[in-house]
Amino acid sequence: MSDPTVQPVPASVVEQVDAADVTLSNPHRAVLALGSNLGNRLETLQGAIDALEDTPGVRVKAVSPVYETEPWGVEPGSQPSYFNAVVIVKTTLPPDSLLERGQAIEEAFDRVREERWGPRTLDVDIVAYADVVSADPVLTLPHPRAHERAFVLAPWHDLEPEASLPGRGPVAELLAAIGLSGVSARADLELRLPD
Ligand code: A4P
Ligand code: MG
Repeated sequence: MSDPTVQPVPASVVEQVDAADVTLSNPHRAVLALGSNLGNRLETLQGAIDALEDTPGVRVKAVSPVYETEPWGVEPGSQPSYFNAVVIVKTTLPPDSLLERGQAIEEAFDRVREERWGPRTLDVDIVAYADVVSADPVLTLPHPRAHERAFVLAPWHDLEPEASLPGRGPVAELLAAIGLSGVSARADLELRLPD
């Protein structure tokens, strides 16, 4: 039986509390998705991983296999294929600082923003940050399109088969629902965990 003295908390308040509750001394876990479809894609992804590790307050804990993936959201054949990977980090940075750091790393790899979903040397997206849920367009958590993207779910599932996407459910189930069409593991290529 439910306790009549406990009032349900409106969803909007839960979001605010969650988002504010992450100024921390304890590290939090974040899942980052990396993508590249211009230039030397493998070198760029490795450079991004190394740059994340070089960030004070960020430690890279796991690096997924590399996937070669068809560009999502654009006319087929209009862009080169992507290399995608997922990394798990532990961080003492709050979510907005982690986003800023990801964007600074994108810029260091000459990312030019010309069109939405345009080709790019590097994209660094925050897929999830602890259990934070936020609808803020500057930083939406979890990433609003992660649950429908095999190029995010497949490498994440390789790293953490039991993982769940906050508010969406188990990664294994999300991946089973969309399938692996358009993504293939490049077993001949490898990204290194920084020393
Ligand atoms: N933003 C909001 N939430 C987040 C988040 N969780 N992580 C904001 C990162 N950024 C977030 O992103 C636009 C704005 O989203 C940022 O200013 C940030 O404040 P952007 O990187 O400047 O531009 P974008 O990436 O072109 O736009 P968008 O809508 O974020 O694109 P996506 O969803 O990242 O998709 N196909 C394949 N196969 N592989 C890919 O990696 N990537 C994309 C980009 C499209 N197609 C792809 C791939
Ligand atoms: Mg992006």
